[in-house]
Amino acid sequence: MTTFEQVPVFQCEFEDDRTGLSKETIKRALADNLFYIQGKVPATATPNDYYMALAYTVRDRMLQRWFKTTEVYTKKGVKVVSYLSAEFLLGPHLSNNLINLGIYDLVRQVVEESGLDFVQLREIEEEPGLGNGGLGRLAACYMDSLSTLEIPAIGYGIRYEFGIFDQEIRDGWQVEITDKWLHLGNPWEIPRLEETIEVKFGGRTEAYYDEKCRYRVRWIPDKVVKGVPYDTPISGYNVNTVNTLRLWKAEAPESFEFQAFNVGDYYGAVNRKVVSENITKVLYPNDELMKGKELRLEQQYFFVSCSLQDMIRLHLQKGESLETFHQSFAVQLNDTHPSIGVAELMRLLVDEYEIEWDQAWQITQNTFGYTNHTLLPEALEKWTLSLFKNLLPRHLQIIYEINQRFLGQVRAKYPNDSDRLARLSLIDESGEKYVRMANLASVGSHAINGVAALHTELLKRDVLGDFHELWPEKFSNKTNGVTPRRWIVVSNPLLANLITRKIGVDWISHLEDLKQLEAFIEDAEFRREWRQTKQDIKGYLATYIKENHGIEVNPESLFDVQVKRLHEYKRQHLNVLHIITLYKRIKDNPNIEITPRTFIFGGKAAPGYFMAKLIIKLINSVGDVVNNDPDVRDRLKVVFLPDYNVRFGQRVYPAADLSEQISTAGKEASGTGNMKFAMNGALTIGTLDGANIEIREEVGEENFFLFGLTTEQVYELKSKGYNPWDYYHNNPQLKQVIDLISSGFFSHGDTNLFRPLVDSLLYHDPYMLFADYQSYIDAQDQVNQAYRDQEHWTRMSILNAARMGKFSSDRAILEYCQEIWNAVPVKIELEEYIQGRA
Ligand code: Z16
Repeated sequence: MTTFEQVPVFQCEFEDDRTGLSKETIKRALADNLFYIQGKVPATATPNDYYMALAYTVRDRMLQRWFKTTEVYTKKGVKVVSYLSAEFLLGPHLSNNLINLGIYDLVRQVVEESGLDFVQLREIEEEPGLGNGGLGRLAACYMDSLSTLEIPAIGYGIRYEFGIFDQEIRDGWQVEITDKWLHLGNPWEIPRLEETIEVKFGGRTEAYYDEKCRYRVRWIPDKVVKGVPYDTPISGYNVNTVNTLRLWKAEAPESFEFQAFNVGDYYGAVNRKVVSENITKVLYPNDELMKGKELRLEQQYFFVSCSLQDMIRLHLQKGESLETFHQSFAVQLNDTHPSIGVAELMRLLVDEYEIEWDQAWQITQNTFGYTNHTLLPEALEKWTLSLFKNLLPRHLQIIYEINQRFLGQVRAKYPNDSDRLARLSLIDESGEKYVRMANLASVGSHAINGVAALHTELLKRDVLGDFHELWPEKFSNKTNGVTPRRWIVVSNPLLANLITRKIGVDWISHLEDLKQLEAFIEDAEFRREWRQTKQDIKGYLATYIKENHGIEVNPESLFDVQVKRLHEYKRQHLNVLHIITLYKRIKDNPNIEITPRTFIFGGKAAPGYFMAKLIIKLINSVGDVVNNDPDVRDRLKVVFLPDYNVRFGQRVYPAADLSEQISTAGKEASGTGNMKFAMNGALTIGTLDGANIEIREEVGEENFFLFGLTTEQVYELKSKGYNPWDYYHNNPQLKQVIDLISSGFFSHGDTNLFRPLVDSLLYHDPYMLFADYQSYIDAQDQVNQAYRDQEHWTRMSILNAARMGKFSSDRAILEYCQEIWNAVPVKIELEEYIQGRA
């Protein structure tokens, strides 16, 4: 292999236009990239051309580090973490990379000195929305922490041509628009055409005896698809490590199609090409609903097979044999979406590399770890045998073989326990037969984890209870975390600067240091600055809402925010019941003293989720009435901000006073928005669910607004027979609120519009809004009281931020490294002649 050292002409031992950090060099680099990459001069350049030139200028300053990082990993033979995820919800790259490289202020200055509008250029970037919500964003935070902690890592996923849809609101309803994020090109990715991989689909299998008379199976597929890797650099904060995110794009293999041309089947060939390339066209927009769509299984197998083949290639390149594969790679399954990897690694080892089954199984189990992200039964992945057999006939055989051996072990340990056998089996045989992906992931992994303490306990007790009884040592908790780089420094520079002025900059990579802020809690000037900062940021959001949505909100009012995917278990409609309760109080007594509030909502509903879409319509309908009623005198405002995404999250978390984390106890695995809010000094109103419990533990119960049933109480009430009707009749306030919706008051007299929602609450209420209603209202009344004492509120706000150290994704990743991956940091040193940070 040719390296830079051997080719003197490539040694740039001077500050050159691609690495230099003097202002003059950066200016020259901008002009150079504008001309030589975009092919434009200022007279013809569009804002996008300038954005592209800027992005390339930043990317150039990452490339030496990126190259070095990759080179060290291959040369040193270090263990690499491989994070397999169907979703990476990255958000905009530009600001994040500038912060991580330590050149944000410098580049901003240069751009502005060049007569360009930095903020305008920054906003041109199309964010890669390659995920639905929490799970995909978690993967992105983890990639940031892996790089920051200097852990060798590679993220593997799918380069969806269309990410999560853009949301518009028309007449109060959600409308989905295709996300054309690639339409003007993507400066952050590099295609590696030479590392293309082939993936087989369909067809049949054939048994044969090899030359040593061993029984073998070959797979004769009926389709082959090429996977082309597109690499994106993932910078770490304040380190030289730049890891890779490798996303696969499906392409049709030419050779395959030429055959078809020759036999004259031109349209058939073109059609097969289109079908192949469909695999990576679009992200499925369901967050916690399993729909048995064949194309979805194709997507999963496609990216997992590409990734495992890629890892094997890298492993063999090091001159190692496959027996040591698990020493080269720790592969983490982000939910069951990539769990077909268990069968695929077995297939590759046994069928293609002729390793004995038992040894292959050892390698496989040592390689994989499995993270579960939900307990919701409707989200658990299972595939019908017929679909599976058609697409992956060899994998189904392998799964049967794994299952037979596994159930043999279980039978030996628990004789005559056919119920247990049926529950543990990789095949669900209770009705139509299915492959259970959570069981496959659990059997094929050495480590299984949940994403918050409560979630892990429930996982061990319920969803994976039998597996926990069998292998308690496999289970552990890894409470989620979020990256303080994006979620404080990039999102909230004003607060970040205030913190840094008090305690220095170390908190950015050691978030526990934030507790040093507590020393300033008695400092009235500090509290004033803290309050003023929050006030300024609320002002920016108010301006943004006015300019973009035409709604006037009072920046002095309490900003009460609920942003997350729309789902009944997250209970956005409970929030609405509170709004209507306040509205009713005003209508009954227009002069009542109330704490002015602005209710801000954001979030997308899965396109096929009728009830979630109806909740969006309800929020907007209630907003129309409340916002325009003169009796309210602007003391309440309700805004649903369309198209909630990473970029808008960055705007809204810093501006929130109150964070709504109000899921039914036992339903939200962790939540991560809850952490982003609290880090930015919002107080939480929340249930004892997911990571809320641990947040409350950290910040102190006196700094958290708790309400609602516990998980145990939810189970208890359900089992003795929950009747929402009783709550409705026994609580006059609740009854009035529900009756007001039913009466058509928010729907121009239409009593049918919200009937499905009201009936669901009155007759089923699966998420127990009515049971929690009064407790929620009482907690909200406490919030109002507390907000009136601004000094006290500010103290609570500071303590919330100061005590969020635990929820850095750095802490989470460190735990994964030590307890699951056995991965250690590897320092990346730069050549002398390459410029360091500014
Ligand atoms: C998702 O975002 C989550 C779970 C899941 O099964 C599928 C998707 Cl797309 C979320 C959980 O709902 C949330 O509680 C958790 O914080 C997040 O995953 C990350 O673990």
